[in-house]
Order: sequence, then structure tokens, then C-alpha cells
Amino acid sequence: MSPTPRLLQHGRLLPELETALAAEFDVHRLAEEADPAAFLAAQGQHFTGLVTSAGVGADAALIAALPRLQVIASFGVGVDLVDLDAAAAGGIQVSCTPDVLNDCVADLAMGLMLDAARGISAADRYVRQGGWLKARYPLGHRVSGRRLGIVGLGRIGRTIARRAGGFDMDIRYHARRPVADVAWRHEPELVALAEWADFLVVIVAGGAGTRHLVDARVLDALGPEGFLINVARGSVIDEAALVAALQAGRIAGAGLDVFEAEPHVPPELFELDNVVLLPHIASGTVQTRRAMAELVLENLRAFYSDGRVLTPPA
Ligand code: NAP
Ligand code: 8YV
Repeated sequence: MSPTPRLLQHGRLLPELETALAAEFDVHRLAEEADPAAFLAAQGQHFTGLVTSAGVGADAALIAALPRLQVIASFGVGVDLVDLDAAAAGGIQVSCTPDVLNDCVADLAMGLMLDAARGISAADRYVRQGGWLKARYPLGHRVSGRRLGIVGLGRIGRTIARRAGGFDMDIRYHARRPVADVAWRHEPELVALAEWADFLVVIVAGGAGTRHLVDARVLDALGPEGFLINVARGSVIDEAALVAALQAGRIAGAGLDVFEAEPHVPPELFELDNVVLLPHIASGTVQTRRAMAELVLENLRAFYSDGRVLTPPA
């Protein structure tokens, strides 16, 4: 019988995933070490697997500290914090958790769009604070039938587009290449898409290739009647430019699930009622997180039984 694989766990995970991992593998939690660097220097050579999450990742230094590492299993679909080049150079396979979260992330994108435009959260605050007793709440903006620009028509982008079709929205998208099997119109220029759109929903991959893709020029093209929704990564948007555009009314509003320096949110945004702020919860439902956890386990089982992970990054 082959020995139980030794896994290093980087960062905390869903409690039920931690329990399931510990039942099947020999798991050590790096977060429990008082001196992680000293621990890695002394014990790093014993681990063949690393379990991490989208928000924690695995950088080149950690990968280098695990000389016998063969597999990295990440909880989450975004791998912008996993150094894929360092993994590839070491012949290390990487897995993530695509598709099982498409529905919940798309649902939340629609929720943010409705909330930002109709002022659901802001109106709720208004009622609680007694504002309704003094005056009527200001009018919001229509969502149904309006123009939606989607930045990134991957697995989640398409799922958002399908939902927006149910709201009779006119849909176009921006990605580096047109997507073959869809009827929605591809817009090669992001600025042109922003100029056309009433709502711009950002759902591209994060990382160096998309850093500040949405900059002041794109925000100005979206304009004073346009809404920005970000369920991708904070790094995709120039946050300082976004704060300035919102403060000056150069865009109408925003719905943000992600930020550049999570969990820190620019405090200027706390003052603005036309911005909905969420703590990175787009995939955060009991059902979806359970499915993500199961996929982490399935990837590890597949790797240790057949030598291949099931769902590597796209
Ligand atoms: P995906 O299927 O890989 O789709 C990514 C899309 O981004 C593709 O359409 C790709 O098209 C486009 N893209 C990549 N680089 C681009 C660039 N430089 N310019 C324009 N478009 C670019 O990924 P997914 O599964 O839909 O997930 C998308 C991202 O959502 C994840 O990477 C993750 O960061 C984020 N996410 C966030 C949450 C949350 O909790 N808020 C949850 C899940 C996922 P081309 O390659 O043709 O350009
Ligand atoms: C994760 C995410 O839930 O999948 C991703 O890329 O951003 C979220 O779904 C979260 O980061 C957990 O680590």
C-alpha cells in the first residue's frame, strides 16, 4: 500500500473541506506554524501536495520551498495568485474549481446590477434611517431592456449573458478573441464597448495581463449614466480612477464584489450611496462552496491515483 500523500495546507479553507482533507490525506496547516519560514526550511521537502485557495494562492518562494511538490490544488477558479510559471518549471500540476461556481457568481453579478441601478441597498438604509418618513426616495434607473457590455465572455461571462437575456438586455462583449459559438456581438475595443453600454460587467481573469484594463478612459467612455459592476478581481480596475469618477459623477454608480487590496476598501467609497460594496462573496453560497470543496478533493484523488488533475486552469 502506498503511503498517505503529505499535503501542506496554505491558508484556512471551508471547515468541511479541512475535515475531508484530513480524513484522506496527511495534512499539515502552514498557518498553525509560529515561524512558517523556519518550518518550510526544515520540513518543506516532505510535501508532495499543496492545497490553497484563490485568495491565498502559491507564490514562487513557497513553491521553491517545497522541492518535492507535484500538485497544487486551489479552491476557486481564479489562479492569478498561483505562480503558474514556477509550477510549470517544476513540472507541478495545478488544479482549480471552474464551472461549479458559474451560476452563483452570475446571480450575484445580476444582483449587483439591479442593486446599483435601483438603489436596493441604499433604499433599505433610507427606510431604516427614517428617511421615508420625511421624503420620497429618489428615482432609480431601469435595467430591463438596456445595453449590457460584458468584459470577458468565459464560463461566467456567458452565464451572466444568459441571465441578462431574461431581462431583455441588448448584449455585447469584449475579449481578446471573438467567441465562436455565441450570437452576442464581439467588440474588439473595450473603450467602444463602454461608450455603447449602460452597464459594464467585468468578469475577465485577473493577473498581470488584465491589470487596470478598466482605466479612466474606459470609465469616461461609460459616462455619467453608466454603471460599472466588478465580480472579477480588484486588480482589473484602476481603483483610484474609479473612486475619482464616482466622486465626480463621471459614472452613475458601481457594484463591487472585489477590490485591489482586500479586505481593505477605499474609505472614500463608504460615503457614496451610488456604490454597492460586497466582501468578495460572489461564489459564497453553501451549495457552491460545497461543490468547490468536492472538486478540490476530486482533483487530489485523481492526481494521486492516476497522475493527472481533472480541472487545470484554462
Ligand atoms: P474564463 O472562462 O477563463 O474566462 C475568462 C475570460 O476573460 C475569457 O473570455 C477571456 O477571453 C477573457 N480575458 C482574459 N484576458 C483578457 C484580456 N487581457 N482582455 C480581455 N479579455 C480577457 O474564466 P471564468 O471561469 O469565467 O472566471 C473569470 C474570473 O472571474 C476568474 O479568473 C476569477 O478571477 C473571477 N471570479 C471571481 C469570483 C468572485 O468571487 N468575485 C468568483 C469566481 C471567479 P480571451 O482569452 O479571448 O481574451
Ligand atoms: C473564491 C474566487 O471563493 O473562484 C474564485 O476565483 O474568487 C472565489 O470564488 C474565493 O476567492 C475563495 O478563495
